[in-house]
Amino acid sequence: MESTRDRLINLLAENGDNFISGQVLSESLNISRNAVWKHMKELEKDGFQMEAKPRMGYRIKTFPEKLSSNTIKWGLDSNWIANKVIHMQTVESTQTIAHQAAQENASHGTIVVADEQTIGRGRMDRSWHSSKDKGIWLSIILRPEMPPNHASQLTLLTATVLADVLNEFEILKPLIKWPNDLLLNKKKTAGILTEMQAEQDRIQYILIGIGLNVNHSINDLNEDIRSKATSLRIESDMEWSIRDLIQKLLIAFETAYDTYMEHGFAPIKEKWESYGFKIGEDIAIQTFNDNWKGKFLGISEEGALLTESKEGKPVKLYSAEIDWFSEPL
Ligand code: BTX
Repeated sequence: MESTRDRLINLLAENGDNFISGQVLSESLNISRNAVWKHMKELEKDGFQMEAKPRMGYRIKTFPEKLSSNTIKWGLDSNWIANKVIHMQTVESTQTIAHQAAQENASHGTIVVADEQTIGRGRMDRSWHSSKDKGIWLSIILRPEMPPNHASQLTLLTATVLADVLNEFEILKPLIKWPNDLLLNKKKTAGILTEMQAEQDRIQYILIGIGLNVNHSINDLNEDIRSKATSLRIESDMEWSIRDLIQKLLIAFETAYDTYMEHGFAPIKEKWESYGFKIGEDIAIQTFNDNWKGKFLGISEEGALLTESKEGKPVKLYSAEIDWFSEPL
């Protein structure tokens, strides 16, 4: 159910630069004119600048840069993604909040966004630095009808979505390091963490966690990652609107997900390979109990790593870390 506040914002948004009278708003929302006025005050607290004129009504002059569920939804032309937005200023991890929400039946497409994470998580118990207001720290709740062993394809899909969004900006040249690190100038600018709750052959929900470094200067990056991490600002010398990027990302994700559901992994594989870092070159491969050198041949129809065995024969690896020699990450 949409809240009165959301419906109010939608009405104002539909009207764009035109004023809409308090009377019309109160009738459409079925609340008193005094209640309309109170909602306007609340919107101002969220950072919206409202213009109110006697006998004409209200309009939104500028909408805020500050993140809130309203500003994320404002002007977001999506079908199912972010129909519900949970925004919090500080969380331990958006994944934790998303797990709770999913267990309380949050619908497919619900997103959790935070300004800051105090215990941001990477893969395999690694940590993800998520400093306040500097980046996108976001989790998407999905309830796909597909076998649990296809979940990793959604991670690869998300990497292509991030690459596509960044690639729209001439100044950025994103590449993907297998399976899902987003690189700019060979430095990590985004990471993806996929977590799943499933029964044997049925997915209850999947959480796609996305961390993207946006407005960090070098000094905002923790010392332990400074030599191997970067941000959009460092790469472009400009400040970015986190809100606009979130919206672009959500729309691109929705489109890619719908395409995947309709056409399967093939188009994603092709796109992934177009951004794949070091395809056709030698890489260092590390599996659970071995490491060797082989050529990176691409990814398989299911999203596995295609490379060469120690003996030089083609092999498919479902879980491995890769690296390269001259500039290890
Ligand atoms: P990963 O395991 O590929 O990367 C973690 C590694 O990356 C760390 O060990 C560290 O070396 C490096 N690293 C840590 N923080 C950063 C950073 N800000 N920029 C670049 N490199 C870094 C990647 O895991 C998955 C990251 C997902 C993060 C999102 S944020 C929203 C959601 N909530 C949450 O707790 N995690 C996800």
